[in-house]
Amino acid sequence: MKTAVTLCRVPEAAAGPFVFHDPLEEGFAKAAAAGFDAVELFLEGPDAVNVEEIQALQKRHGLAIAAVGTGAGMVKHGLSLTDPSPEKRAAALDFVLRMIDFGGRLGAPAILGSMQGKWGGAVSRGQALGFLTDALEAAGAAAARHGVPFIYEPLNRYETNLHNRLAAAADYLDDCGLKNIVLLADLFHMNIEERDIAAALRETARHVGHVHWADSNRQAMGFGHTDPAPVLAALRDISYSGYLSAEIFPLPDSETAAKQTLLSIRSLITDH
Ligand code: LER
Ligand code: MN
Repeated sequence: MKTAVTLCRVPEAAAGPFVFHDPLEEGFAKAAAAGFDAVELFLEGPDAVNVEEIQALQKRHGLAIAAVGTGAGMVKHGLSLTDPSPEKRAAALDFVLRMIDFGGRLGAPAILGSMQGKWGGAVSRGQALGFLTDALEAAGAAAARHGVPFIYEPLNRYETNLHNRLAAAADYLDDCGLKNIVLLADLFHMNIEERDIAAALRETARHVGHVHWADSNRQAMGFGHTDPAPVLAALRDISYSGYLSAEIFPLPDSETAAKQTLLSIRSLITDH
């Protein structure tokens, strides 16, 4: 398993669950100094920063890009893949596909979280799931052209009503025959929705492709009440080899949250 830390450059998400909010050069330097293998990037869009600039930072600081988030499409541009307006849905898909290309050029998968939207009002649950399925088909194919998967993230009930639990999302992917889509196990959302986080990971092993390593209160693991030992044991048992990425609040400050994240992993994995 590899470690990653979030770096956000979206002003609208300045209060969001991201460890670093510094300018890229500083953020990369801090992530490297803390000892992470990679950064997970939250940028304003696919044209916000040149791929070459990111590659130079990676080289200078010896960091991989774990993934790129698409949340700015929602928080900055108000775009959702399940919007009642066909024009807005098309714009949302265009944003996601361009983020996939941006990440793909860095060897990184893109994540669909908040841009999945919700059903309700003019859009029935069936219609919303249909819109989501069409978008995931296109996203999976676009990501495959870069040799990376596309990451779909079940969210807690306060953020979406499409998929809240890993098993339901895994069944949905299977039932729709969706290809090249993996699931993001965000332990913060799972703490709210799952009966047993470790059991859910074992049950959906075939689909788990990314992990947001967060405690119950969305602080660094160890600062809330999740017991990480059975969670990590489950990830080892399912031969998970992806990232444990800290998508957490910078509390009490970024450096302490980063340090505690690595401590929580290293205390459980002796080879790290
Ligand atoms: C994104 O990874 C996430 O977990 C969401 O809570 C963002 O809305
Ligand atoms: Mn997440």
